[in-house]
Amino acid sequence: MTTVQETGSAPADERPIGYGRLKRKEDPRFVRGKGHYVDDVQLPGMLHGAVLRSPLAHARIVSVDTSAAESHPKVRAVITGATLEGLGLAWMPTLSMDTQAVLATDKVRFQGQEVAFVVADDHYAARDAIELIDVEYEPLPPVIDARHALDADAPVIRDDLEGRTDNRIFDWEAGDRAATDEAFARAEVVVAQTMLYPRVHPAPLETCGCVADLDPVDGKLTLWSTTQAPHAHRTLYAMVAGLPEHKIRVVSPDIGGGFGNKVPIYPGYVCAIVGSILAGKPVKWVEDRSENLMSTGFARDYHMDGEIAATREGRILAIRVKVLADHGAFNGTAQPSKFPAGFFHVFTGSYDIEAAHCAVTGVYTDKAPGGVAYACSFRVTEAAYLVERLVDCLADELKADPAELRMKNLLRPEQFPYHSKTGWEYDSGDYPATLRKTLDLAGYDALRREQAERRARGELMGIGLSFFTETVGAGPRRHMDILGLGMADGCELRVHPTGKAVLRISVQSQGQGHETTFAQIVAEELGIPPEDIDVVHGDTDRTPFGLGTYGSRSTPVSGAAAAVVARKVRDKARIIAGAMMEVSPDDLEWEKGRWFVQGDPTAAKTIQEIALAAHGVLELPEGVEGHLDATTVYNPPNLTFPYGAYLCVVDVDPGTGVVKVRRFVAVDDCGTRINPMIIEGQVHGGLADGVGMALSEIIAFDEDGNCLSGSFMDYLVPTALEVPAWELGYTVTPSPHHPIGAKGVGESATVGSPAAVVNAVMDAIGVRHADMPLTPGRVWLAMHGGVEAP
Ligand code: MCN
Ligand code: CUM
Repeated sequence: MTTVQETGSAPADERPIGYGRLKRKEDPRFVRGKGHYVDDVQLPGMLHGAVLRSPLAHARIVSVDTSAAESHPKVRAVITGATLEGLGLAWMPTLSMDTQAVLATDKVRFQGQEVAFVVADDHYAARDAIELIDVEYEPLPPVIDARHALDADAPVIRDDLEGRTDNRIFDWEAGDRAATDEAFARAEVVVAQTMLYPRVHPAPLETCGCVADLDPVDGKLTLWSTTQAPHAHRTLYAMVAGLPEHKIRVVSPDIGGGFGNKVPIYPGYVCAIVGSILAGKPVKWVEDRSENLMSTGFARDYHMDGEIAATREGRILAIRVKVLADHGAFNGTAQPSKFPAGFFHVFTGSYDIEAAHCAVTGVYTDKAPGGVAYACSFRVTEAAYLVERLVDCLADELKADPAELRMKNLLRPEQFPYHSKTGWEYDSGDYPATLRKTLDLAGYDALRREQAERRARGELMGIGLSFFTETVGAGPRRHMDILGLGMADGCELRVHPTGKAVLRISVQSQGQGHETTFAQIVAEELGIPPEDIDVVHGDTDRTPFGLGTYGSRSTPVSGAAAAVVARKVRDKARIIAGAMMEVSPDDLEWEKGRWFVQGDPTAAKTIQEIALAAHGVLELPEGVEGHLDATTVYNPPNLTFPYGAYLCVVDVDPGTGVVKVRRFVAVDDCGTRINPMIIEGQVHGGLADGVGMALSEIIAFDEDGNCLSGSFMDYLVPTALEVPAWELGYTVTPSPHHPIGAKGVGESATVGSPAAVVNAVMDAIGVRHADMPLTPGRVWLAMHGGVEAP
């Protein structure tokens, strides 16, 4: 395995791909306020929808009286569960093969659940009219704490499912239980730790919404929608509503952040479509902040009982974990079908261990559905947090230095491709080099000396490390599908006669800069400057099929497709260049942007000249159709395995428990770096996410199931004041199976950072474990031997 250790900060050093730190093509419209979001869509005669939501977490619906709302002068339609039942649309499939109520018919199962939908002339009238709907509820005892969901006397939440007698969704396991138990039995040291990765929310700036427009004449439905996966959504709408797929167009315009929140199909979208059908006019529905926080795809909520086994010298032997996964009232998690716990089974992390086993049980509770959103790469966040907390617990037990303990157990470069004990094939890595770089950048030894001095003065300074391995780029279609749709991505490239190009991709940008980086990939392969390449995405009528953006799969899958399709065009250009110069294509050599005759570099045709000839009158060889274009479908042979080493320095106020993140050093390895500036932006955002989850964010409930985090006054996302100036580094270990060696990076920092922050706080206060979010109250309690209920 070749490892390119890049150390320089000069832009030239970080340019395995041409054009490096190209400024984002999409930014001129964003910074000038000229972005076009779903809420900017205005259509003639457009109506507005609003959702009536349940005030109770669990209750039987006795009656719904809509008469007052219907007589509101500006109301055009009132839709209830009964309306939808008549259309066969009261329930819809979720991405996890469960069913979810679009509008409740029998019971409500979480606070904020959709009960009715009003369509009115304007947004205000719609909101007024939902207040006029009179719903009689018969309250039922709710299941709020997942740890009691399987109690014998727990109320059955999903009595709509046939034969259902409890709240169990699934039991799933990975690894070798017997080998793991055997390794634990002979281990000299075993450390066990229970931990909760609390429920959090992606909370993108733009909430979810759509505009549905059914053209009554040609029967075509156009849906402008905040979706990270327009093609998959279109197929699902076709399947659910029985609409012909070619008569549905899903447009995902500019998206103001997704972070996984915009992967699922929400009841509001379906209601807007039904509203448009019933009213015969376009219907817009955009949720407000509270609706977004209370009812849309949450993340995490994993109760984990972890154990780590080691020798006294600190050699890690095995890890095992039991997980109770709180999935809320409907199992709406998004992950490849065969993996109900996502990719959680990468929890052995970055270490060379003998055996591992996990058992995950998913349960229903009376909370909002969802389950993998928030930059998670399908539960890798939970996995990385588990193993990185366990390693620190082990260090605490052994009185070992956490950096040395990690260095001793990290996979070594010669072990790649590495077959993990839970079934993964890690593609490439040089872990020790990356950890060493982090320690050097941070000045680890000096930090430890400073810490000792401060401790002597009674100050609480903490240093926390984490090393993570991610599994991104789902995925090989033989193993990975969502609702039977294989996870391969299509891509089309057309070079116009004048040498300008259009690249059509199936993935969807929510802020990641695809219009720039995908142009850079094609530019690198064809030598056409990126400004001459238009990247089209987010419109099912204008782009080829693919499963969308999540799990940092765009670069690993569609990025690969872009490189492959560009190479196809290059191959075709070679044949045409041969015809132009009347030489055999075999005698031509490629140099970025042109084909030239071997031995005579002056005899050459540029890609632009070739494009014109391909559309001209030139006699083309047998079997060459003319024009310069190609299509491809890329089915990745494996996932990519980006990784990184993070170090966080905190100061804790001994009197108040307030945590100040003083420094954060992050060294990432995402293989070949397409645009380092964009990568840094992705990492900055992810690190801020991590600090938020570690210190302040939680979707909390009281015992009646009232959501206590329905606004940004209660759900505390970090601001610039809570985060330090990030210190970034990188190493480059290309993926051996990706056409340009790139791995994903969009979620890396969110995956890797929470453990580093928590490890730092525990190091500062000398406590083995306390659960996130480490609010001042919780830290103070932990320091004084107390624990706050989660
Ligand atoms: N990139 C690169 N070189 C690499 C890898 C990536 O230059 N070796 C670039 C890519 O070309 C792309 C960006 O970095 O422009 C992120 O790429 P990738 O890792 O492939 O991730 P995706 O594009 O698939 O983005 C999804 C990922 C996920 S799943 C979440 S959640 C998340 C994230 O990206 N949501 C985001 N980052 C986000 N950033 C913004 N601004 N908004 C969101 O909603
Ligand atoms: Cu899991 S959040 Mo991202 O995969 O869209």
